[in-house]
Amino acid sequence: MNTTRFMGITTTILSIALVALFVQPSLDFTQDVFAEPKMKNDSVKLTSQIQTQDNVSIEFSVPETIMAGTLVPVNARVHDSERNANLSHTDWSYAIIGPNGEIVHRTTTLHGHFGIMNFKDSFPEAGTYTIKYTVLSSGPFMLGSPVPELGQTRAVVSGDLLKFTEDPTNNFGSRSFEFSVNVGNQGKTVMLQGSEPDTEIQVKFTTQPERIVVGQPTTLLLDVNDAKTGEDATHVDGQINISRGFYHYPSTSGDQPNAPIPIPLHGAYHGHRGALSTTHTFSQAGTYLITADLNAIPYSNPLFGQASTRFVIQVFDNEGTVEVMQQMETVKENTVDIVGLESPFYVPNTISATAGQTITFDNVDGNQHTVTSVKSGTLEHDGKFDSSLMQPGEKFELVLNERGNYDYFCALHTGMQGTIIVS
Ligand SMILES: [Cu+2]
Repeated sequence: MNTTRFMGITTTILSIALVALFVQPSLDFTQDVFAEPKMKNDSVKLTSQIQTQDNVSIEFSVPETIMAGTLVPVNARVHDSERNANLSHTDWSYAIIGPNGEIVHRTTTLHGHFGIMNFKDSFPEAGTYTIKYTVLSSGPFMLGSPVPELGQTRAVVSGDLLKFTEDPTNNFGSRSFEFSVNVGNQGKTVMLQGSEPDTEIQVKFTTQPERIVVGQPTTLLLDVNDAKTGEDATHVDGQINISRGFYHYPSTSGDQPNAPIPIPLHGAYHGHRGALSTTHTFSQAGTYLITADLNAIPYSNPLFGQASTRFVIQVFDNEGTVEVMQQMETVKENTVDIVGLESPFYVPNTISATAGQTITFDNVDGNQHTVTSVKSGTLEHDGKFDSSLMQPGEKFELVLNERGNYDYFCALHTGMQGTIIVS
């Protein structure tokens, strides 16, 4: 065993534990830490599904109704199903897979201290989506060295953060769970309550041409009517914004928000007979969000005050395919990308090389990993090679001179495994 490294890890974990002990007494324990955070809008009702694999459960909660293009909570809680107790110190990855199999959102490897992984996310179009979670426990060994009990995954049966050191450990390994979500289309005509009491407007959104293509001028038209009379609304001021992409707000640590890129337009529009339009030429294919903030002025009819809405459009390139927002996986020769907890973990998961050739491992995830050789089909080190701890962005070069099959794993996340075939 590498004693220096063992001491280093132990010291780090003990330091974290000591800091945690000093910090914890200042927390407010009168609040239930596992309760749903209070929503700003009380009308958003969440509905839950629970999946269980060998006593480990994920409770997954999303709003009862989800409309394309709106930002919604996507919450998950991992717990010991026998005791309904949250699990501490778990690593997570989270992905939203779209109706056509495209990756809409994929996180780097995240860490959850008390079993909660809550996001706010949006779904670009109507259809059925798959939400995939992979959860991994911190077991008794990490990087080949023992982990102090305090740092291992525990079922927090006490429900009390101060007493969790007395809670039982639960080393469940790695589990993947998939949940299905149906997303509806908000349509191109919406009814909006005005900020003035008892007023309602109808906003109809159309584009000319209907199918939007890169490089061709496109007119976006908002037609505003008084919902009560069906007549054109008069003298409506509007601010129209176009942005590319969607909001992805992680509410936990470890991920970068992927905010839409705003496209500057030219100030406010005025529609004497309730029609507001702007012409725009899109230079890139993709999903765009149109935000409209509408205002009545003192001589408008109806005097609805203020109302806002959003529409989603797809812009196609000249070949007729819409660019999918996803990480482009480029093929690099003799290179393995370390992508994290989500299968296939190491991409490609099996790589072929010739004896003496250099294989480069590139940690493209946002978390630490290792490339550590193991005896075939086991989690036992065989000492043939070990990258040691690789920071995000770090590379590890490996040359194998003997033919054969080499199995390796990540010594931090032992569910991550890959193979090298040397011929
Ligand atoms: Cu790892």
